[in-house]
Amino acid sequence: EEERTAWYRNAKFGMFIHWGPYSLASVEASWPIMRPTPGGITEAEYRALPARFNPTKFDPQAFVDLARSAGQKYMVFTTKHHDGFCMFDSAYTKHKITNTPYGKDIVAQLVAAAKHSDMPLGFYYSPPDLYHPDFRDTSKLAKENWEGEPDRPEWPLYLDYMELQLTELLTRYGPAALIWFDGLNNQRKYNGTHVLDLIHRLQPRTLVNDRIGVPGDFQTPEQFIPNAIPTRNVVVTGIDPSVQNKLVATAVPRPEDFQLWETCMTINDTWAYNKHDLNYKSADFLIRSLVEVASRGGNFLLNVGPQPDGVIQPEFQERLRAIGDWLAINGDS
Ligand code: FUL
Repeated sequence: EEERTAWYRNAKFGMFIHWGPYSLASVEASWPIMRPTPGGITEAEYRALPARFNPTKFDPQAFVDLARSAGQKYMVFTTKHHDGFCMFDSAYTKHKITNTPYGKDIVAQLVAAAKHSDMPLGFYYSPPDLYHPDFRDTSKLAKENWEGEPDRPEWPLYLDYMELQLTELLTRYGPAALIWFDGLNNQRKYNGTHVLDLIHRLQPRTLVNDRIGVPGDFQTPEQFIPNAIPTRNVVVTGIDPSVQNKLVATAVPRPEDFQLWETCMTINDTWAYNKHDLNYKSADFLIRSLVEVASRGGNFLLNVGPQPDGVIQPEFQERLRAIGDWLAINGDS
């Protein structure tokens, strides 16, 4: 067990990538149709984006090389976000990258580049799927029922779909370093144990995060750095809802109670590419964050949202290289 997680415990720093046709519209991934905001794009406009997605400048090796030069030791890629669009050539949907003008399997290309460079690659996979008629009645707007409709008779078919796709990802795309589920607040609708069993049957070494309703291998604080090392099985009190997840332990944890954990964070304020979001964190701030996370035993998964042409914007590249330069002098490898 220790051996299985060794690479992850040593990694400290990784690259998160949120990419899909949504990058064309400078809007957040999936959320514009789940929680539409005034002045945002309509669901029809959002759904028309794949027909224009053609990232001809995408160079998978450039992504991997950038991660390397930043000192990042693993990468996590959005194979399917909540909208349901697949960046891999799934046999079970038409909402996928091979049905865009670009036409090529992006996950397969990243897998090949990562393999070439010995870079562990993990797959983000969203259980919620707004395209799928078994997940929700798709004759309604997504904002009406984006949490899914597990009480409809179709629901078990949706769970089958998920398993078929996870099987594709775990049998056709090389070794998966990890699966990063992102199930919003509805994890109870999925049988997490069943999904974990499937993953472990297909790839026993693949790690799994904590967002499928069972603890998994590591916790995933989002956009914040916990004050203390996350633990499990420890009696806690005084949970202040305003500092969700920042639990104050009242019992002294045993060594086995400490959990692996990973803070994921955006460089500006959005996961997807957004040309209007200029609120970049400084390289200095990001280095301090990495040090803070590492000092508490966690990993720092720093996000980039590639442009619609397939290039990672210069503001992100500069910051990643600055972190890499700092690590080259002060890091331990
Ligand atoms: C959240 C998602 O809703 C965001 O879009 C993003 O993927 C983040 C990492 O997790 O729950």
